[in-house]
Amino acid sequence: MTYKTALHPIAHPYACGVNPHRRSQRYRDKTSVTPTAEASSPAQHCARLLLTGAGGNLGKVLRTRLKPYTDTLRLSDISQLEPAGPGEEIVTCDLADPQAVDALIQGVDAIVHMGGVSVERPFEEILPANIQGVYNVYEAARRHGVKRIVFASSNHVIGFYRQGQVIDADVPVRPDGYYGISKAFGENLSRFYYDRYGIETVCLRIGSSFPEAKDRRMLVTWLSYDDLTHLIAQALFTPHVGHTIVYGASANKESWWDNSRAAHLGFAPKDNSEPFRTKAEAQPPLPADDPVARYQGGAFVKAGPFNDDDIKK
Ligand code: NAI
Ligand code: 15L
Repeated sequence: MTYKTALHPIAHPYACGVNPHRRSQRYRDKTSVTPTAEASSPAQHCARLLLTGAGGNLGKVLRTRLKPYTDTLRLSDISQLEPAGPGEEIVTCDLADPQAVDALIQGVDAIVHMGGVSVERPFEEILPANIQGVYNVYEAARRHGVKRIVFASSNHVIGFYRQGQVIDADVPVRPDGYYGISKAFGENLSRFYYDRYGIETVCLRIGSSFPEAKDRRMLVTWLSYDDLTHLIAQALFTPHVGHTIVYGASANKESWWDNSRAAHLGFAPKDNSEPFRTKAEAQPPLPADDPVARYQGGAFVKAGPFNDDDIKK
């Protein structure tokens, strides 16, 4: 797959998108500029990796799971994190603060950007963390020469597609709220930073990444932690990703998402939600006309409006 753009006729030929000036010689042998259909097997390692949102549900899981892929894992959140262990750095940072984000990103080779508001909330809460915040991350990445970012997008970018409809990553977005809109903003922003500055991004439209699939919808959208970790590793280290959008779901029996546009990532999920089916299906089904059962975004499509009382005051 090629990514021809006016300013970047060929995608950057470095695994991990790592600035070659900071990389050791052993990573500099990927000089081929002919992208392959399948991911080759580059060394899955970089010198310093930043994980934002490290205090969150997925951040805590990834803190241990991403360590083997890097010499130094820089962990950041707005909240207090457990003290640094060997090979870890802790930076407390509000993503909405441009100076703090600039300092946060100095010296890192790649970023796994998980930080931000992760559920539907009033626009005023989404704006600083998810919109100003993702802009701050990309601007700092540009200034500091970071060349690969993995962006935690969400299925809520396409939440207003009907359940059962199979869509790929090229369909128009249909966000199901301000949260989904903020993730669509991040996807568009990252596209711009690739076209204009050559910063490669893989946007992960994560389904539902939890220990278990908790309801009927999650039987379809569930992403195990092992498959999430594998997906992030592929997103970080596959050469020539350009700007790629991929859906993050395990190999569940039913799927609404076609990942053929992202086949070059070599994402091959191994788990599935069948072990949770009996428990999930023991719950009474929702009426068929309930939007929660009708749309891919589930309960998010019914959240809000939020601010009517404030406006009336
Ligand atoms: P979470 O809410 O548990 O973690 C998000 C972290 O971001 C929190 O630790 C929070 O303190 C931090 N954060 C919030 N505002 C911040 C700010 N202004 N500055 C710095 N840090 C801030 O969410 P979770 O489940 O761990 O998800 C991680 C990422 O993956 C999120 O971006 C979420 O939108 C995305 N995602 C998660 C899914 C899932 O199933 N868990 C599904 C789809 C997307
Ligand atoms: C998300 O984007 C949320 O971050 C997560 O908490 C879940 O609600 C997930 O989507 C989902 O759709 O199940």
